Formats: sequence, C-alpha cells, structure tokens
Amino acid sequence: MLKPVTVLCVGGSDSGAGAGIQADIRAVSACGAYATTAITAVTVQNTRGVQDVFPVPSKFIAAQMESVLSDIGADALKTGMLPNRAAVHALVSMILRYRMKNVVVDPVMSAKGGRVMMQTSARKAITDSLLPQAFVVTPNIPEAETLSGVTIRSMADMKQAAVEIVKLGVKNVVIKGGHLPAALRTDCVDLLYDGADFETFSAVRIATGNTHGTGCTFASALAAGLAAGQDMYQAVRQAKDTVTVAIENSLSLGKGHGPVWTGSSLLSTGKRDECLTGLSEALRTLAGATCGFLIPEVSSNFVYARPGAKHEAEVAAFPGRMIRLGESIRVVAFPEFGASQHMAHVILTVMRKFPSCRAAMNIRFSETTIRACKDAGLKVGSFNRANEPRKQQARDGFTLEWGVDKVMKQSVAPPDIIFDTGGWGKEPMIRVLGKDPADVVTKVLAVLECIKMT
Ligand code: PXL
Repeated sequence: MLKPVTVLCVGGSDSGAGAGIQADIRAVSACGAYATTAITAVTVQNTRGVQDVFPVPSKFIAAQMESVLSDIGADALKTGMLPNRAAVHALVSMILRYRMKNVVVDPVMSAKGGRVMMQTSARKAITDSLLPQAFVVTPNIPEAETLSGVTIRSMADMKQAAVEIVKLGVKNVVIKGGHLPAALRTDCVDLLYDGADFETFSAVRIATGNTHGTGCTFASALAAGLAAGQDMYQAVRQAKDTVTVAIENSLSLGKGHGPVWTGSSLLSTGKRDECLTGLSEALRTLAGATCGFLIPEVSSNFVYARPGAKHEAEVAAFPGRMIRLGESIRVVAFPEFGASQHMAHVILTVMRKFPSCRAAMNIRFSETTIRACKDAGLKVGSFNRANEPRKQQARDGFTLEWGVDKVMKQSVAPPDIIFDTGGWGKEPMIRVLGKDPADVVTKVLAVLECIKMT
C-alpha cells in the first residue's frame, strides 16, 4: 500500500480559491504529496479582493492540528495566514509538542489588494516565537523589509535583509525577488541564505496580472520538497519551478487578479496524449523531408516533456532512437515516456529556466549546419566540454546538464540551438529546441533550407 509524504498546511481559506489553503492543497498535490489542513481564518474573497475575515478561535486551530498530527502525522508543516497572536501561540505550542522539524513559514501580512491579513500583535509573535522554531521563512520583498528593517532596492539589500532575518532564529530564509523594482527586469531572482552561504535562483519574468496565490504555492511546494527528503537547494528549485509553471498556466477568472494554476500537472492523462501525438506528427513531417544526413553517428532522439516535468519519466521520446535510412529517417517504435536519457536531461535542464521550452531534437554537427542555423535567424548558444569541472566529468550523463545549464545562465530568452564541438570520445552535437515538436520541426526544416542554399 502506498504511504504518501504528507504536509500539514495551516492557514486561511480563500473562497475564490486563488490563494490560501486552497492553493496550498493544489501545490502540495502537484508536487506528489498529500495535504492536510488546519484553517486559521475564513476569508470572504474573490479575484477583486478580500471583503471580510472571520478569524477561527485559537483553540480550534490547535484542535485541528492535534487531530491531524496525532493520527496522520506530517512530514512537513507549512504556515500561511495567522490572523492574531493567539493563532501564532496555538501553532507554536503544537510545533513544540510534536517536535516538528520541517516548518516552512510564509509570513503572510497583506493580500494582493492591500488588505491587512494579520493584527500587529501577530507580527511580533511571529518574530519572537514562531521564527525560532522554523526551518525556513519565505518572505516577499515587502515582508522581508518588515521582518528585517532593511529597505530593499537591490540584490545587495536582499542579502543584508536575509542576514538580519536569520538573526531572528530561523535556520534558512528565501527572499522572493518578484517585487524587486525595475533592477532585475527580465529575470525573477530569489535568494536563499542558510546562515552561511547565499544561493540565487532565477526564472524569466512572465508578464501577467493573474498572480494570485504565488506566495502560497511557493511555500507549499517547498514544504512538499522538504517532506520528501529534498535538501534546501532542491526544494527551493522545485518551489521556483512549480510557481513559474503555475504563473505560465494562470487563469483569467473574475474581474481582478486571476489565480496561478498548478492544476495542469494533475491533468496528466491529457498532457501525456498530447506529448505522444505531438512527437508522432513531428516524425511524419520529418520522414517526408530529405534529412537523413542530419542524423549523427550516435543517432537522434526527439523529446517532448509534460508541462512542469522534472524527471526522465515525464519526458516522451522514441525508444531505440531515430536512425538514418538512406536520405530519410526512421524509428523502430512508437514514442513512450522515459525512453530517452541524454536528450531528456537536456530538455529538463532547459525547462528549469524556461518551462515553456519543452521539446528538442539532436542533429549531426557540422560547421555548415551551424552557419545555416545562424542564417535561418535562430538563436545559437554553445558550450565547451573541455571547460567542465573535473569533479563532474566522472559523473556520466551530467556533462550535458552542466553544458546546457551554462548556456541557460547566459540566456535571457530560450535559445533555439545549443551545440558543442565534442570531447574525448564524445561526438560533437547540435540540439534544436522549441516549445513543442512542431516548433522544433519548423526550425529543423528552416536549417535544411539554408543548408541547401549554400
Ligand atoms: O497570498 C497570501 C494569502 C494567504 N492566505 C489567504 C489569503 C492570501 C492572500 O490573499 O487570502 C487566505
């Protein structure tokens, strides 16, 4: 029988279901864990704002937690809206009674429209008694300013604020940079500080007004990662990816700020079919073109990942790869999930920064083909295997991740092409990237056309 990882979410109900407990349950579920809940407040809310708040009596908050923890337990605890000091004290007494370790605190202070979600006395209780019991706190910029007393205008200010926040007794802090003014315009950079080192996590900024629930989604995905045994770095990466995909899939509901949507990864069956048919259609088009010479010695594969994919198992490809047959190309089997290793890791690495870039095909390297890529107006990035740190070279399969990640760090938009000129025993290779298989095929055909003209 399956024993799932569990996350207890302590926070407010949002009747519009964009944020609060409703967003928590979706995010924890999307990360493969089981969410239990303790409601701290009932808000009357829609996309336009919060119309009213009913704080749940603190003894009822404690009773919900006691009921869940004494029976189901929890591998992590995630807290959101805590309306008053009594709610914070009830929460802290339960954390102590159950010696909870993976405590993720989202220090919710106000809602999107500006409505204050906690009494001032609760804020002091959070800093004085909750943060010393917490493993990580996830403020946005205004919340980090309040907690630290530092005015934040830059990454240097974020670092200073992080140092001040850790002094409050919490083990780690992640300051979410989404609200940072113009400074980091293209990227959205979050900062992790563990009391010793800083680490940044970036993703491209997505222009949308539908961002209700981002904070709840981030902290819940982080808690789900910790519950599953991930370290802070992995869990923050998962949280960032989950939020980025959720913003990309946000919904235009109501007349105000629509919700972000983690639900798409729950629609797995539909998305699986879309991946498999997308690859089959791409193959049909390519098989009709004279492109056999594009197949490298190690042969090709064509991958298409599910939205939000994190693992090889979520990436579809052709088992046995694509081979050259004279002037044309052939496959030996229908596409399946988990059928590629190398190309799957290429696309998963790209998706960490550009979640909407989900398809890729590798083709034979030649200087002529690279020139044709540039003539076709494609954005070309490259890496040199010789520059890879020695430590990594020993880990077979990681060279590609290292190289692709290096290109990603320098890219403000998804590249169309990533190539390398090979290494000891490694064939040089070109990878063509796109949002779906049809997009990749269009680029491959454009390159073919340019090669023919030379
Ligand atoms: O996003 C913070 C938040 C948390 N919890 C509840 C909320 C909000 C914001 O609106 O309504 C219940």
